[in-house]
Amino acid sequence: MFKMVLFACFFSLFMSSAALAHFGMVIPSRSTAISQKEAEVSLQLSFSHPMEMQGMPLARPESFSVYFEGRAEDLLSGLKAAQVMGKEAWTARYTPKRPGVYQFVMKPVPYWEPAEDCFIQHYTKTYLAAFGEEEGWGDPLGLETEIVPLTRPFGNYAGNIFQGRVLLQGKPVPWAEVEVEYYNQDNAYQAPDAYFVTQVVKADSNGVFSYVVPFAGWWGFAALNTIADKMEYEETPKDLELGAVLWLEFVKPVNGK
Ligand SMILES: [Cu+2]
Repeated sequence: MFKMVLFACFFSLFMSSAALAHFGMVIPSRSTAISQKEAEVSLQLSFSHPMEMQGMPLARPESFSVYFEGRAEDLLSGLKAAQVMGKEAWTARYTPKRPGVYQFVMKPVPYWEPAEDCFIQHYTKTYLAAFGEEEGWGDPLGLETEIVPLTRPFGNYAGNIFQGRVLLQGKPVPWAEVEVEYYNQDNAYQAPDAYFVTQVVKADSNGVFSYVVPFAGWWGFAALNTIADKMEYEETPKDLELGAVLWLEFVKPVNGK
């Protein structure tokens, strides 16, 4: 079974050599909550090809936490096994109690990817802003790698520009390559060809990148960097690619009268 999954991933790489981007995914049921009664969110954790809606198995993560006002709360024990895009995945529930910005972070176990001859580990982050307060959205969490937003990461319209800074071990990554993909729920869109599946931008000399979001929904930003540390696979040292992944919702404005 495991072999077949790997083969499927390899096969899709072969078929669409222009782009194969897997993304750690943490998708909450909403990105903002104004009233108490809508505040409880469900979260979906997966490892997927979001534009093509192809799942990959996500083993039980190493950690899953929510950060609020500088403190992390462990949510790992609340994870429930689920299926996302037909593959092993997880769900969680969380209810914010106080006004402010909640940051959810999943750290998966490293995933061995034979097609790339390396391990992949995507630190995956998303936000929930609650009860009208929005302070602190630009604070880094101090993760091994992360995208720190320069655009407020919630309450955005489709069509807005998003800017973020890529940090690896606390330092900006000049010229970092950032892959961008749409979570193509219900297969709402179709890429004209393989080049369009993953959008790609580069950061500037300060690790700052920009992307104009063309349509509404959830968008993932992934900055991938191979670190110096090696990991063993069948007694051979292999590269470990760290991903700083950020998922954000961009919304179509509601029509007025
Ligand atoms: Cu894959």
